[in-house]
Amino acid sequence: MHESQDRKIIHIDADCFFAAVEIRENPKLVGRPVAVGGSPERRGVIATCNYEARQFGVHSAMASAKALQLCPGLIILKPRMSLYQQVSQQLRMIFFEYTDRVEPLSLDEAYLDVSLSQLCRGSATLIAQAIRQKVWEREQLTVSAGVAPNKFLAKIASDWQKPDGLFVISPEQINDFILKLPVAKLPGVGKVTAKKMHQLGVASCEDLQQVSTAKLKQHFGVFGERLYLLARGIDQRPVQPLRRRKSLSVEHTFSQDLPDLAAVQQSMPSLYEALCKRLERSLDEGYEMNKRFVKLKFSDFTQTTYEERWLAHDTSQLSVAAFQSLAEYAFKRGEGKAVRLIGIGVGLRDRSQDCGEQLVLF
Ligand code: TTP
Ligand code: MG
Repeated sequence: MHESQDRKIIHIDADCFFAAVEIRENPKLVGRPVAVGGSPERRGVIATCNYEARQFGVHSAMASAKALQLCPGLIILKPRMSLYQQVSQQLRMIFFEYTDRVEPLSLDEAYLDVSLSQLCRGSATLIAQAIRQKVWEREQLTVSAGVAPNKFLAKIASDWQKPDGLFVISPEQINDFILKLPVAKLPGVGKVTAKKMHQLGVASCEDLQQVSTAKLKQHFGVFGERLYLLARGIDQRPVQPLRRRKSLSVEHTFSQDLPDLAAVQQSMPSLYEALCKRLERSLDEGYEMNKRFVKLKFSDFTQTTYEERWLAHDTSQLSVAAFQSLAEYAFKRGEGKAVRLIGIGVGLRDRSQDCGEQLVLF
C-alpha cells in the first residue's frame, strides 16, 4: 500500500486542561499542586492534575483519597464542566482561523489537516507555533502540538515534549523515529497487547517490523494488518471535520430601505467583493462552489432566496452580473416591496470527499 507522505497534520492537546483552566481562574493556585476531581470522602477520582501534582505520582483516574496520601498538600477542586466547554469552544475558534479541517477528539484535543493551507507560507510547523502563541495570548493556557504527515505520528509528537511543547516529525525523519518507538506508544496497543508483544520478544517498532504479516494476523487478528502499517509509520486515516461548511455568504442591512431594483443592483459590487475575500481561504483548502444565491429581506420582513446550481473552483468564475441577475428574480418575487437586507452567497462542497477515502459524517 502506498501512503501519500505529503499531508500535513497537526495534533493539538492542551496541557493538564481542567487544572490549567482552574489555575488561570485563580492565580493564587500557581505553583501549588492542583487537581480537579471528586471528593475523597465520596470515593471520587481525579480527572486531571497539574504537573506539580504529577511529581508526587498523582494522575488521572486515581482515587482522590490515594492522591491525597501521595500529595498531602493537594488542592482538589470540583469540576466545572460548562466552564471547560466554553474554553474548549474558544480554542476551536482559534483552530478554525487556520483551517476548516478540524477534527475534535475531546474538549482539549484536536487534529488539524493543514495540507492545503497557504497561511504561514504553507508551513505546518509555523502554523502550529502560531496557534500555540494565540492560545497563550487569548486564553493564558498552554497547548502542546505535534506536526507530522499523519494522525498517529502527529499525536505521538504532541506528547513528546509536553507540557508547552512543539515537536515535528518530517517525512524524512519518520524511519529513524519509528525504529526506536516502543510498541506501547502505538494507538490500539494497550497493556494486554503490549505484554503479548513482549512475550514475542517485540519491544520497539524495529522489532515489530521483523514480524511477518502472517504472524501478526495469527497473534493479533485483524489488528495485525494495522500493526504492520503502524510499525512502518503509516496511517492513512483522514482528518474528519465535525462540521463541514455547507455555504458561505455575506449580508448587509441597509440603514434606509432600497426602493427599487436599480438600487439593489448598485449595492451588489461591494457585497460581491466582501464575499470573494471570505471565499478565498475555503477555496484554497479544497472546497468547490456548487450553487450561488441571493437573499432579499423586504420592508415587511418577509424574505426570499433565489438560487441556482452551478460549479466552480475559484472566485474568478464568480461574477457581479450573475448575482445581479439572481437579484432581479428575487426582487420580482417581492412585487415592488422595498428591500431592507441583501445577502449573497455560494454553496460549498468539500472536494476531499472525492478522494475515495471513506469519510464518516457526523
Ligand atoms: P488529557 O488531555 O488526557 O489530560 P490533560 O489535558 O489533563 O493533561 P495532559 O497535559 O497530559 O494533556 O485530558 C483532557 C481533560 O479530560 C483533562 O484535563 C480532564 C479530562 N479527563 C478526565 O476527566 N478523566 C480522565 O481519565 C482523563 C485522562 C481526562
Ligand atoms: Mg490534554
